[in-house]
Amino acid sequence: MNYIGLSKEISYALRHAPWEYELEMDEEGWVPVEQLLNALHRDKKWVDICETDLIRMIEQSEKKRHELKDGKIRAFYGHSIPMKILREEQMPPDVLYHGTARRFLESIKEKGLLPQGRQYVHLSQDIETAENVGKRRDDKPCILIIDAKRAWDEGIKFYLGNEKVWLADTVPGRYIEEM
Ligand code: HQG
Repeated sequence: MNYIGLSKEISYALRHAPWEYELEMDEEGWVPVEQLLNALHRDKKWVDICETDLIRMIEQSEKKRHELKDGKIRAFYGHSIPMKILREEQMPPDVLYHGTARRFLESIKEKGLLPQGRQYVHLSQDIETAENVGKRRDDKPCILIIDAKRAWDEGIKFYLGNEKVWLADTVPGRYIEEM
């Protein structure tokens, strides 16, 4: 089974285009597993997919992207749909990281970190994760250090994605330093 391909398609459906799959998503991003399976079954590539495959896909993934609970599934982060996924604010660790391309630095210094195409800015719990995020866009990514404690103390909201990915609405430049 091509679990990587399946994970990509499910991420696309849950993060960016639930309507293409006729999914009824609740305000926290949950979708009934049965609805998702029915939609996938229309594609001959996924005609044999069952819930066990979703469990295996999640287990075998190198990143925690999807969560299954009580017959529902959702993406932990990454959404771009117009309906903003409801999240609970949470106190972040004192320091967070953000891996990005060198070519974005100037604009980030000027405007801070913005969510761009997604609903939230994505921050990393550790440097290694940030490096991997940055490498998607630059072979020598730069790592930004976010003073999350001071930002939180001064009213910036943070939300938990998975245990390695934190989210924020925006991060002003005064909390960002280059590593
Ligand atoms: C940049 C993947 C210019 C930002 C990853 C980033 C992550 C600015 C890009 C997750 C800017 C947005 C998210 C500003 C931010 N000026 N550029 N003011 N503010 N940017 O993909 O954080 O594998 O939306 O630095 O691993 O790269 O899909 O966000 O480079 O966890 O599960 O704008 O997606 O996870 O890019 O990645 P993205 P991201 P998956």
